[in-house]
Amino acid sequence: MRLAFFLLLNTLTSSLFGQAIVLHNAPNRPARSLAGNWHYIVDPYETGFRNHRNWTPFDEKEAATTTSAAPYYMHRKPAHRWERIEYDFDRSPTLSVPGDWNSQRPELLYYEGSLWYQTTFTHQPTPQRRLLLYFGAVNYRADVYVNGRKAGWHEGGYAPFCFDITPLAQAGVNTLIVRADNRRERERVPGLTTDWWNYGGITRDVLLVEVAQTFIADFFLQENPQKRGRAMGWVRLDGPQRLQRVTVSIPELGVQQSVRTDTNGYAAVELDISHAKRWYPERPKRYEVIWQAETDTLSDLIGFRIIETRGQDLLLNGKRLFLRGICLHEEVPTRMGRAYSREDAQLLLGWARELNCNFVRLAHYPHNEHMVRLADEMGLLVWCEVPVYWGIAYDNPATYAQAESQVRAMVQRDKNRAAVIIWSVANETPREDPERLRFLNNMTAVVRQLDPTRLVSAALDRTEDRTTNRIRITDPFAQTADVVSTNEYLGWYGSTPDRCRIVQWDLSEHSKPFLVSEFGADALLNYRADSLTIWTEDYQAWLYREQLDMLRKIPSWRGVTPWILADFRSPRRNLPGIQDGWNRKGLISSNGYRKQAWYVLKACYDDLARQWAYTIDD
Ligand code: GCB
Repeated sequence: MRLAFFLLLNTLTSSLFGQAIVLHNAPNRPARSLAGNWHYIVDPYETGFRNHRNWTPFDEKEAATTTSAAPYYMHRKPAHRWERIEYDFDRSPTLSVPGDWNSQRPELLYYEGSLWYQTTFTHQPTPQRRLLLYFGAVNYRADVYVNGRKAGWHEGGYAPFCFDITPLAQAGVNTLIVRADNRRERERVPGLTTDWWNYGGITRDVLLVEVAQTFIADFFLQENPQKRGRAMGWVRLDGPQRLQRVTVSIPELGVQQSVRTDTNGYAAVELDISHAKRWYPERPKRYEVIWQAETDTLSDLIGFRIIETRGQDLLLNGKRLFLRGICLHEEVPTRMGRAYSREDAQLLLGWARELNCNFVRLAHYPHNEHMVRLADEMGLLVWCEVPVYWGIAYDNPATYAQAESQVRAMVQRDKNRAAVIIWSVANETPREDPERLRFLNNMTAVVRQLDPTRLVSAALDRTEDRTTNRIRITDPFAQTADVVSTNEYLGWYGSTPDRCRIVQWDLSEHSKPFLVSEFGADALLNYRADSLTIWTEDYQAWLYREQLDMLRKIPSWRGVTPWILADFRSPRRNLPGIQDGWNRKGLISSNGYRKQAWYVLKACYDDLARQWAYTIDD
């Protein structure tokens, strides 16, 4: 009852606030970045909500949702000498935005709760233009106020969101206040437990984007796997003038098509791209695609390629493909903070490239857009994932709604990147839970409906029979997935690496490509001993050798993303002198040095690259 009331409130009130808007292709729009030092107030007791005059004793979440008026923290100054206002943003310290709060202030290292940000921006309203406020991500919940009035709120720590703030903004100086709340809660996605740092705050770019009254909100253009040489797509306008003529063109290919949008601002398009050079990791060719409406123009660089499966093979533009990959968290270990910039992406993806990867698994949540766009530019294939991780509340409809909204946002943002080939709907979820299967199948149906050009998978557990030494993937979700993928951890959880010699992989029930989405071992940089000593670089390197020898014998093995590129921070990893708050399974240490296992994997990848080489014939 209470839940139903809350959901209803959410629906009703979100439409009262500044409107939530879809703003695809944000990096290619003329925009003003609000990056800088923003004032902040840490608010573990929710004083920002509670001290409000109209406060009614709901819980904070409901207050946040229903308060269309200002919170107490609204940047008000005392009007009289005797007026008591118990906060002052101007005299409060600052945090750099974008950026997580944990890595910027020692006292916020472990902080999980509410924190209020404040900044100002100037604005000169232009007639017939709308002002949009775009956030790359805020972890986990954001409540956004412009000049003391609510622009809207958003949940989901790794998804972009945007509000139309035209009615709230004024000429001159405007005050922007954002409450970010990164509490872990059972019904959130992810839920209470993960194995990464719960970085809080405005972790990604914040942009002010001015658009025409009716603007190009979203578009899709990808090669049609059912009709080679044809690009399928659509465009969607937002605004009052929805019936327009829109022309999509690819000047380099000399093709264009004009269409008329319908009353929803929507039109489907189809282009002849038979003369296009296809996108390959070795030649990541992209074309400028221009969308020209009567009231707006927008362009993007888009590559064309077909990814599909045939039996146990993965095919890229018809060529048999092997995925030499690595898992990544969105973290720069040497800075000990969330990655958020193009420079961070260059560092992380540059390491993957040096390892001779052609594939990265962006674990366990959608990474920032710089990562995906740079992978597209560099020629790194990508596995994208949502944080449906371990045991979330599979039986809770609000949790499902949240997971679905996250998967929609992921596809919505990255659907035009040729690099992205696999959407992953989950990681290591309990296979015996029937609610969970329904949950994942529903998410998969949504993804396939949104994007029929890519593959769907999830990182699954394996089933090991200790008496016969047979390993199978018995998870029923493997029937749904296009690619069977497992996090197997042989030699680390429950055995030593030589177990890899004994086990028999039986994947005969799946006539699909088989990926290993994780294996790995912790190693402390420069801790050296014999291979049997756990936590050493020697043990980790031994495990990599055993693993790779074993995997190479599996006939349907089509790729691997070992866990993980670099050591990463995790509050659950506390072995003194070894972990000290870090998961040490990185091939690169927390201070940026390569461990022995790096070289084992690199040699294997050099070899696999030769073995699986193909010729590009266009
Ligand atoms: C896993 C999880 C990953 C953990 C890793 C580990 O299976 O997917 O998030 O960090 O194992 O190190 O145990």
